Amino acid sequence: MRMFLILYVYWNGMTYIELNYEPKESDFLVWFYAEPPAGKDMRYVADRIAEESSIGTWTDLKTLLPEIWEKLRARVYEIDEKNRYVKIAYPLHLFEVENMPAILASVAGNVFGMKSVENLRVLDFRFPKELIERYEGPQYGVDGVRKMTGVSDRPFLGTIIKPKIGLPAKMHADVAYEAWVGGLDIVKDDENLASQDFNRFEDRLSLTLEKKDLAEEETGEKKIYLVNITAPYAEMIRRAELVEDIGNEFVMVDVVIAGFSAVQSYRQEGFPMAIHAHRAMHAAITRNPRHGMTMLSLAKVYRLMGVDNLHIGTAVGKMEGSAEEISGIREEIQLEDVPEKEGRFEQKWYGMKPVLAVASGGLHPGHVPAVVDILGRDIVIQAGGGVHGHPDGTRAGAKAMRQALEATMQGIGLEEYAKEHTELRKALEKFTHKS
Ligand code: RUB
Ligand code: CA
Repeated sequence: MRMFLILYVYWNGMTYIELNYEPKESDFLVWFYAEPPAGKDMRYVADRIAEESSIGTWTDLKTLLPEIWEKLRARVYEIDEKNRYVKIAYPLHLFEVENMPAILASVAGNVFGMKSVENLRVLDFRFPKELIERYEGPQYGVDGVRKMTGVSDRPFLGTIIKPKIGLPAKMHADVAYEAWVGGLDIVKDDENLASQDFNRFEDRLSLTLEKKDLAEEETGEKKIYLVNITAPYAEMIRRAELVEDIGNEFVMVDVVIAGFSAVQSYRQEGFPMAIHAHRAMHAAITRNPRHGMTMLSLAKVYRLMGVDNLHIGTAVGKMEGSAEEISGIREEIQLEDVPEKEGRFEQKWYGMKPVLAVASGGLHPGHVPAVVDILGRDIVIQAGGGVHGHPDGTRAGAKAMRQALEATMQGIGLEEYAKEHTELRKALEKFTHKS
């Protein structure tokens, strides 16, 4: 009977649509938003996506044997005409499970460029247990970074050295020192600071770490330096080795720009340093609400591959993204069992560690209460301009950030707290009252 059915489908026009199919626990699921081209309907577009992203192409094939069709085809198991949603189940056997670049080449590859789809967006992936178990996940995650720093009960505070590019290595280190001594936990290179002539990687690393030691001695607090190792892969590894040799606890990688292969490989190298993931360029993929991939779906890939910190947006600063969207991403990278919502699958993480969420982009002390309210405590609040743009400079800017966090943790309004705290008052005068 089964063979008869297979042959029937095989010889009578193949469709990947099986609306009575119940996805298996082991299936890899993708929730797409899809727009059909003029004159075509949702069934047409759903079929084309399932076809191209699994085993098919634009025409039927004499080489597509019945057993391939039976074992490996994708199945469209839900079509929502009104919302233009298409849900597709892929048998895990279709993929080389531990090869994330190749999985993305199937489910998030050619499909975006087909003429048979007007617009297409990956809203979410649902990873099965058998896949999650094959990935490293974060080495440290939220608890590991808390243990490393001794910061147990509050959000972390950080800054990006500004100007983003331009300071010589020695000045970079001096500015880092001011930020740490002023009260910040974390100092970060900017995403495009690499090893320019005026600021060589080796010089910056050693000079900044000397200042880190000094700041730790003076404050009695553990400090963190996120040094950017993003480069062509061999050079990235050489820089990681320097970081390991000198004993720094963290590296920073521009994960979208470095690429999925580089990030997955880097994590597998087994370096002891935690990974801070900057997401520069993500918006080329994530920003158009009708095309590309959501930040949520990318964030899940990065949790799997094993970053410890990930930029997810702020909801209140200079970068786009609503509070609802960004707190949804925060849940996705931190919860063990993420509940289903519109555009989001239920996802169990099977013990994979949670990632520290980084809120960064246009933030200043005046934003701290709102960011904590939206994202909770397992976050890094980073401000570049909001620290180094303080009227009295970096150290005062760092103090103002720490004061804003103290006030927030104590449930005191910032204006109230500012009456007794000059640095916060001046920051609010500059950044809040004028905007
Ligand atoms: C922020 C900054 C980061 C952005 C990136 O500087 O340099 O690169 O956070 O955005 P500033 P996102 O605090 O001066 O705005 O975190 O959204 O990826
Ligand atoms: Ca930046």
